[in-house]
Amino acid sequence: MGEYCFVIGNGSEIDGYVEDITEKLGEDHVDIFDPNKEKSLREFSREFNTVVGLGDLEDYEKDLKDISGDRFVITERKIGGIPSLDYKENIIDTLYKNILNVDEVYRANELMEKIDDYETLGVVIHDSPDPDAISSGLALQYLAEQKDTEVDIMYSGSINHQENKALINSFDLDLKRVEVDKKEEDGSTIYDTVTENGAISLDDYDGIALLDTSFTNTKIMSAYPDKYVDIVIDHHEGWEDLNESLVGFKDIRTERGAVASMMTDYFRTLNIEPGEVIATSMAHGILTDTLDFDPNSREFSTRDLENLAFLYDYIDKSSLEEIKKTTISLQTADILARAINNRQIEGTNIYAYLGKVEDTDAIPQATDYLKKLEGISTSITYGLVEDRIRLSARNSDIKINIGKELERVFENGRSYGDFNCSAGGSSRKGGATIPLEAMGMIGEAIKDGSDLEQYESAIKSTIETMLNKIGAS
Ligand SMILES: [Mn+2]
Repeated sequence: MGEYCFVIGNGSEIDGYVEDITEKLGEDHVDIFDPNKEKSLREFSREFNTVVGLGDLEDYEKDLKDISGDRFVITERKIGGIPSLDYKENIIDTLYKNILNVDEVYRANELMEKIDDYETLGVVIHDSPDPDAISSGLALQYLAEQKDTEVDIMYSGSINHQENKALINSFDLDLKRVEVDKKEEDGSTIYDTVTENGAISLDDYDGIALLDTSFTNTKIMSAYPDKYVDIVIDHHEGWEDLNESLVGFKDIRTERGAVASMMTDYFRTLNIEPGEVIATSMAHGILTDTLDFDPNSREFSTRDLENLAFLYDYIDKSSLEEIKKTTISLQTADILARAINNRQIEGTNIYAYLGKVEDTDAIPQATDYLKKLEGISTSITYGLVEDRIRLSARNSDIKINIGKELERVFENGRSYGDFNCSAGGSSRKGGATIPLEAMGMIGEAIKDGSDLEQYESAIKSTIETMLNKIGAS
């Protein structure tokens, strides 16, 4: 978290909302400029990395201009795409997102500056590494290459799982397996760290990084009890009692599903394209650590889903399929990516059009995935299956019976002509099938043999009009 200074001008539409944002950012990180107390905004803002200006800032124009040379300045004016100034929640969210983006840029730059300091970097991942650990190592290695820093990836234990072996073999990855030998000599314990090619010492590297592991999850670090670690990127618990003086750069986010996803953040923020191998293995890492985004798995966030969708553009689908012969099919992953990319959020509702879908099982799966996003209580996705729209809904808003709502909106909404539309379900789950014939002009055109693709946006807006009626009786 960065440090934020708020300056409130006259007539801010968001004046008074500062408390809400402050709460989200953490009170310790936020200060509000008081023109009656402080000399100038310029002086006051020195110790903050981000200045957030709200309302009419005419009086501060000159100061803000000076500040913006070396720090981030966010003002209401700079925030595009606020859906409507009537919605306090939207404004706060938009501001908050902008502020978080700033944090991300700082963090990414800090990491790259750090890497730039070293000619060699030893990267330690957890014992018996899994796809998340391995791919995160690869990702850091790739980022380090941009700074001509040489990286060795090291692990202890063994790589057993078929999937992990396949990952290493199919990409010809070079990881160093390190064994820790412990012996007693003259009353003290001596550790040796060795590879199959002989002794190796972390002390020989200019910098050390720990990825996807805390100190206790790697045997290697037990040989270096008080070693300073230059970079830590992890999502495990166990950092609470960290001795801060032993760690340099630190990015620990326990709410994230996979370190591979945190690494994807860096690629996105720094605008570095991941190569095919990196992207494929990171996608694999994200899917494995979240058990394909199973709600019963560890915690994960919206950003993890978005990152998978981002990686999907770069991956080699056939090799991912080969490595990952588990439950999620590639078609499902593709549909999931579409759901994430096409999502539209209206308050606590989320909708996504999935385009043409062959595997109809993928539609409810996509609905389930979207339903998991933060702040969402009703999720609806729909796709084009042959000559009809198949729609699936999930709901946890107790004010709405989604089955009944779908029935009301679609079955009784025959304003598009005479058609056989079926819809229904329970309060939590629902579905609908809408023949394209039901859609008036679109139906006519399609019956005439026109290409479906060109009607997609019309289909989408028709369905959206219907969806907007949900909950509004
Ligand atoms: Mn992990």
